Amino acid sequence: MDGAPLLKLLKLTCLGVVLQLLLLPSSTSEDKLVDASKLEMFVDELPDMPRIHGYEVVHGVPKSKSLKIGMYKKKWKFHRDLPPTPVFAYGVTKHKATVPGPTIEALHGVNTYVTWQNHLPQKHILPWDPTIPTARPHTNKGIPTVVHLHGGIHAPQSDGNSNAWFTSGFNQTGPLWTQKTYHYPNNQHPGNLWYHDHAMGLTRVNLLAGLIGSYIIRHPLIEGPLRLPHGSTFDRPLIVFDRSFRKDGSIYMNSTGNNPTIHPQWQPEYFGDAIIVNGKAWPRMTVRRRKYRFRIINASNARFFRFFFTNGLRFTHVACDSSYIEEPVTTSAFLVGPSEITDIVVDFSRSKNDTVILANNANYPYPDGDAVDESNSKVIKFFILPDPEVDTSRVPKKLMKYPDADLSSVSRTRYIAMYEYTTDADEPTHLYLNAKPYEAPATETPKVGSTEVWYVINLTDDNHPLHIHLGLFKVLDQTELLKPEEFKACMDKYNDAIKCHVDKHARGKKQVVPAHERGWKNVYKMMPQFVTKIVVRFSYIHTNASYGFDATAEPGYVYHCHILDHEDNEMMRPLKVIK
Ligand SMILES: *[C@@H]1O[C@H](CO)[C@@H](O)[C@H](O)[C@H]1NC(C)=O
Ligand SMILES: *[C@@H]1O[C@H](CO)[C@@H](O)[C@H](O)[C@H]1NC(C)=O
Ligand SMILES: *[C@@H]1O[C@H](CO)[C@@H](O)[C@H](O)[C@H]1NC(C)=O
Ligand SMILES: *[C@@H]1O[C@H](CO)[C@@H](O)[C@H](O)[C@H]1NC(C)=O
Ligand SMILES: *[C@@H]1O[C@H](CO)[C@@H](O)[C@H](O)[C@H]1NC(C)=O
Ligand SMILES: *[C@H]1O[C@H](CO)[C@@H](O)[C@H](O)[C@H]1NC(C)=O
Ligand SMILES: [Cu+2]
Repeated sequence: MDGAPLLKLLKLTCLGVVLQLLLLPSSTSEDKLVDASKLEMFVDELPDMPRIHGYEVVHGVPKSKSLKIGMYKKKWKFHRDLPPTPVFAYGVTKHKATVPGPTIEALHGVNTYVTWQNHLPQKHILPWDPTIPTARPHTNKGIPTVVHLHGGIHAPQSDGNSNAWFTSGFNQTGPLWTQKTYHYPNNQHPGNLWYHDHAMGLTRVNLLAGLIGSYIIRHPLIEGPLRLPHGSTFDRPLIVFDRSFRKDGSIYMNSTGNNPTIHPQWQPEYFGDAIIVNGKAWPRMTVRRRKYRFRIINASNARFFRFFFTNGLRFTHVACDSSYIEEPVTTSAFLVGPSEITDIVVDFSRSKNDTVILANNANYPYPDGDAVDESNSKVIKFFILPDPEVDTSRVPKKLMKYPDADLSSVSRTRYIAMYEYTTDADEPTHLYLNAKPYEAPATETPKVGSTEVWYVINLTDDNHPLHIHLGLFKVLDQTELLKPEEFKACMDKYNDAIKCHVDKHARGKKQVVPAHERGWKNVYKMMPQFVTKIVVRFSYIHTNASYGFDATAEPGYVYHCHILDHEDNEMMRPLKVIK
């Protein structure tokens, strides 16, 4: 709201009403919202976010680097015809800050240190809900933030624990805060990570405001010979999310909860109707007639995407989440859940058309929600230059072979049940893992270096993308529950999968794990009414070497649903690694 309309408002209305408007920034009638279908698609060029190196080269030798990355409030143009939007952005300076933030390029085996600095104002730009378990500065001023590097293998003190939050200038810190500078050793396998906010109860709003960015660990010695498309022109991170806007350009989030008497603001899932890629709504990209690599990060709060090309052009998958798969897999459509990463090569020389649209047809909520419409079914339009060119890049037949999950060394089996609680009117109030709130003492306490089998039992109607910090997992199988109602009734009573005979119920049809998702993952979509069996490794996947840091230190790790609205309320549990 700029000065002139505010003055007019002051003259026209009593101060009380104005104050109320200012205090409830997102209370708004639908006529103040932008109708996304009226925005012209494919008018803004797809940006490449600024790239910063997490290492420096001294006399030809790569050396550790210390970065300072700030969080700033600024304005960002999401579309040619939208007014600038107030956002929270990561950047090395306020001027250079972007949404998404800069892409950090790290080198395998070379330490990157980052001091994440909060320069945010006292008040949030989005509504949030103090009735869910939430980081709360004792002065009630300042915005709690903390950064998690998703997919990273690093010590707990650098993991961005939800209660290790800090406000502007580190003025106030959460109960588990330990240090200003985070250490990312980058000793893991090469691949795609992303960094994003993780503050207790604020993750959904801090990400909606813009606090996300991509992070790539490269290993030139073993990736070079693959000869995949490389260099900043042909190897592009794409961060995809959905947002709704008000006519003044601000991000719209409903400030009325679905159960306002219990939680005044919290809603079970956020959906926006504009699809944003690298900070622009439905951008366009001019490409050459050759291969490109796209590392696609789904950074939506709750939207799933099923991507396909409108002219049948295909995708060749080379990695999923943070790790390469063994052999490339070609698909003509694929599903990505929130926070999952798909790494694909697209060969535009195979397109019969000069333009092609990357589209989406996943229902929301996935899988049984609304069908997509004109706005949220389109993602990017590619304009393909006519001249063919010599393309020396390729997709090799073999990518990267990691030792398989060793099931004979499994030291522990766990059952993780997902519960949703509702009012009598069937409106969700909160969600728990294993019927326990986040604050209850850790029950998942794997030994460092161990391998475990987890059976994840989805007792809700939603597909929950489960994310485990530190550990990587392979999805072994997904089996439908027979008599799910009977099983659920027993679980509601006892919360004990063995007592409720999960083995007798998990005998329904099997759902095949897609070939491109059979690598080592850190998030997977847990289908409703299914038991998903995963094998989790609490060590590196590419070597038997020990982590090289103390994974058993406080404040430990977490695992959670990556639908951010669920994670915040409070589908998250501590993960305490022990000796
Ligand atoms: C930190 O707190 C002090 C005293 O409460 C306040 O004066 C100052 O503005 C705060 N600094 C920041 C960066 O919020
Ligand atoms: C906001 O949420 C409330 C409660 O679920 C709902 O009644 C209302 O229609 C929503 N507003 C908009 C603009 O979607
Ligand atoms: C993106 O992630 C959200 C939330 O994790 C998920 O609901 C959605 O399906 C994902 N979309 C794609 C395309 O992966
Ligand atoms: C692509 O080209 C084919 C053949 O020329 C045409 O039939 C089709 O409609 C085109 N598709 C798009 C999406 O332009
Ligand atoms: C790790 O150790 C096991 C058993 O000693 C061995 O079979 C495996 O090949 C080793 N893996 C690596 C990557 O060295
Ligand atoms: C789990 O989630 C899916 C939606 O993805 C739902 O259909 C199913 O009923 C849920 N429950 C179980 C036990 O899988
Ligand atoms: Cu969930």
